[in-house]
Amino acid sequence: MRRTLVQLNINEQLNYMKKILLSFLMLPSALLAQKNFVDILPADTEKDIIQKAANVIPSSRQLRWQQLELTAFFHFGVNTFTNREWGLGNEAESIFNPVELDAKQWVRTVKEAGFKQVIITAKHHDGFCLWPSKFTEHSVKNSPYKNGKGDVVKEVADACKLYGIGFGVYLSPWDRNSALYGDYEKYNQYFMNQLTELLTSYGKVDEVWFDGANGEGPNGKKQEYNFAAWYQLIRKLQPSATIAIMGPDVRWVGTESGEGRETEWSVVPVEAQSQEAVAANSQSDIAFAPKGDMMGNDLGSRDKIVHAKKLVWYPAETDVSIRPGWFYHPEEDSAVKSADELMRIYFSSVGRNGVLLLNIPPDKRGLINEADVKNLRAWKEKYEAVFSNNLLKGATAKSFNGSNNTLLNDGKFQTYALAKANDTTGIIEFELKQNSTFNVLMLQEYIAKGQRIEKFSADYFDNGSWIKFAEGTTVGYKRLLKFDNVTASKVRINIEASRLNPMISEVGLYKLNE
Ligand code: FUL
Ligand code: CA
Repeated sequence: MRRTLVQLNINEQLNYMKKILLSFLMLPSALLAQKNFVDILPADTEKDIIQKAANVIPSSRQLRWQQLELTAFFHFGVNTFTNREWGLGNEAESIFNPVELDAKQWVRTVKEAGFKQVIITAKHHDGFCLWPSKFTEHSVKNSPYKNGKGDVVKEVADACKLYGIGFGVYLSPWDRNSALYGDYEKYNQYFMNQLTELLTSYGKVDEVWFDGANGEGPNGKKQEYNFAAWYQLIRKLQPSATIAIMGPDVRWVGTESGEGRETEWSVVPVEAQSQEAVAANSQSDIAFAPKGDMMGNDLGSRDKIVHAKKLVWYPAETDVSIRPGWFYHPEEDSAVKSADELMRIYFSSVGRNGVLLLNIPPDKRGLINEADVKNLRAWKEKYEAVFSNNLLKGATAKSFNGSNNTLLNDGKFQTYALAKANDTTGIIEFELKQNSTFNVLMLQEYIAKGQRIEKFSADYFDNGSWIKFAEGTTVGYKRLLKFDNVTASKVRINIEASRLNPMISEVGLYKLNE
């Protein structure tokens, strides 16, 4: 029988009151609960859909990932020794012998260049495992490397821990070595066994990267992948890891040149597959296998989202190699991208609301080659020379409502200026300490609360009038624009269109010397 409140003892009564109070306090945020996907209903008007899109926010793992900005790929394996890009799967294990391998040198090199996370090709399409997997003979355990006692995945994971940067694994679904490939049940189980090894033996894993390449198995059958089961396993074993590319958290930008889109929305329409079970098991955010065209010029503008059934936060990763190939080839030592090329890539990836995944493939010795180290260092020097000097530092900043607001140029993403609730346009203004020359504009939206800005421009004040020097569409986590030198002491940013009232975390003006 249920007791009434008066029948409860004093402690029980207090607890009861506390619960009621708590549920009241929780109510507004529960009602407004923002998440990383939203369903579009048949009755939704265009206005409703735009509002819904603006209220989709990144999951915590997506937000962490976006703020990394710079991540590095290490393509390494039997291809490093055969000088190929795609191995056949029949390479003898005996060819793998990186006698000078030093994973600390790899991780130190990229960390010094500003990279915050690395991804190692634990298994590429050839099926050769850089860790001593129990489930195949095709691995380091049968190679001369450390007399079969080596584990490259462990060495990289340990180096990441030592240097305090993120660690991720690339596990190729396509496996040209496994005799099980093409057998739905058996191969998926094999793949899950390998995933389990990778996700339970090396501490925290921050990213799992699945490539889209999918060939034929020895029995002539094409392998179907059980993505739902894989995602579930990853969420269970490494809940904070982002699952990239053939995965629900991070989308391939669609090129391998380092070139992102000018208009890059992180909220895009995705036709979720019938994977309710996965969604239910992956905490509060949805999991789906990517489907549909992810390569168009514009994926998330108004005319793209108004016909969608579901919108998801699905941000872009821009992957590119520092060399022409993904694996190391000695003949490409003279074709390593220069500091200027890397800077252009930085602008067209991170500067277009993406995360850069730059591949730096270790050579046959097991070291990042001198040529790559040299160019990375030169890039980092150049980067520091530009971005360590925000000319807006110490400038007087006037927020949307005209009041002074130091949050716009305090160097912190977490602090931002917000326009009035119903304003979808707005102006912010800066008065520099002195007349300065600049040619780079940087804008950041506070994307923890969604992506909103659709169009902006920037003016400088000269001789009594405002003159436009830059304009763009989306901002997102970061937008960088390069233009001809401007010398001025007064600058304003015009938000010309936004899905909801704009929230700006940071503005920067810099001088890049070319
Ligand atoms: C591609 C693969 O086929 C390449 O070898 C490389 O791993 C690249 C990152 O993804 O699809
Ligand atoms: Ca700020």
